[in-house]
Amino acid sequence: MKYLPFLGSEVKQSEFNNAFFHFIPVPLEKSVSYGKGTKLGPSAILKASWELETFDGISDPSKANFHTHKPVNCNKSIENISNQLNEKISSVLKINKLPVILGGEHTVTALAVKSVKESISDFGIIHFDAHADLKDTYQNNPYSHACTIKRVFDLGCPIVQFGIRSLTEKEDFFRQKNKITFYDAQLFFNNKSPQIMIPLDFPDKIYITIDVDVFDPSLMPATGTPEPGGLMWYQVIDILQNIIEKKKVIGFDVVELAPKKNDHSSDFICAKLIYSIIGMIDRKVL
Ligand SMILES: [Mn+2]
Repeated sequence: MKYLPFLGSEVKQSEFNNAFFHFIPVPLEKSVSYGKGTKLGPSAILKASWELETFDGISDPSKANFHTHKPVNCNKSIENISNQLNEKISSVLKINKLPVILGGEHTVTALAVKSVKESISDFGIIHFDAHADLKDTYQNNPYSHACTIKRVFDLGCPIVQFGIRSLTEKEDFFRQKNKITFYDAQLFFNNKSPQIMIPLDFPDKIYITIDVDVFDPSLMPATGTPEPGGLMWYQVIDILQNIIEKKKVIGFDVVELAPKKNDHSSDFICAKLIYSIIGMIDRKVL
């Protein structure tokens, strides 16, 4: 599998210490329960990034310095993968730079957040997904992709969810009982751009996790567990813009792309999504 540097067609990669955006490929595919292929996600995103325009319509975020890491070796135990990822994330946070995690199945978020928590104590999670992922275990595996947000909750992170449209009654009860804020997909059908209110006591620092199945399958068919009735491109972009304007992003991930042959569109959407978030952060930092 080839791992090209992010936007390497246009941008010379920076040395580790000089780069602000650190791309960390995590080709994890262990607990996928339906469609397969997430291990091919990171390399497909990196390849698609070569097709991006550097001007994003507002500015040229490619001038921020980029560094693409070697992929985490995912042919290991979850503990070993967690340690490898922890080493990368902690080294990036130590120099006050920003990790961009490329999944891989959604389990990478639980591992990444656990690692971020060791460096930064107080931050909230902004979670985009079709699924609530609040099961305590799934198929006897607490590190299943279906449990990843429950693992994050267990670490003590406040959570706001967007685009959910598949969950058990138990998960729904859990999030209501535990004051998890949610803006489910149906809301965006009734009102194309509902007013988003992040709780007043939500931390200033945020980690964003985007399971790409938050998008409607008409836009994003290349994912393992697609669900009808998802969000469209500008709905996701508007929410992100709105939140990133007010909060400080300390890291983010894009997960669950399972590339399909003859569908470059899904790969490119993930690359463009990442680059759009980079633009929003970059314009704020400068
Ligand atoms: Mn999902």
